[in-house]
Amino acid sequence: MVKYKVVDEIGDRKNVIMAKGGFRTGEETEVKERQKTARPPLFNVFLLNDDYTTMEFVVHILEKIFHKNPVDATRIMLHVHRRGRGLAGVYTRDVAETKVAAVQDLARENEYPLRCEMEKE
Ligand code: TYC
Repeated sequence: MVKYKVVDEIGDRKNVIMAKGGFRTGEETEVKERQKTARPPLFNVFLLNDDYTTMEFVVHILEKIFHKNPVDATRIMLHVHRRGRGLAGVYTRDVAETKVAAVQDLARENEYPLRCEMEKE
């Protein structure tokens, strides 16, 4: 039987060590195998404000690329418009890179200067 023991916890993500043979406190217990779950680094993807991209286009980007509902997409767009930058999503490196490229491609195709950047959390 394999037992899992939580050794640390950040938000809803848990790190576990796995001990084959179970946990015991006595000296006779030997842990044969130990494994820590890998937690890939996460990246924040931000949209940046500019004076030329339409609000409608930014909402469209947030719905189609970042899978936001219309209410959240509008809220995020307005935050970017007022504050200069806003979080569109949090992803692993490869997914974040794909999102940034998708925004840049769609913006270029539509001749908008919309910028998108990623930052390690
Ligand atoms: N500031 C733009 C306007 O007034 C709207 C806008 C919002 C542009 C968010 C980019 O990421 C952006 N048309």
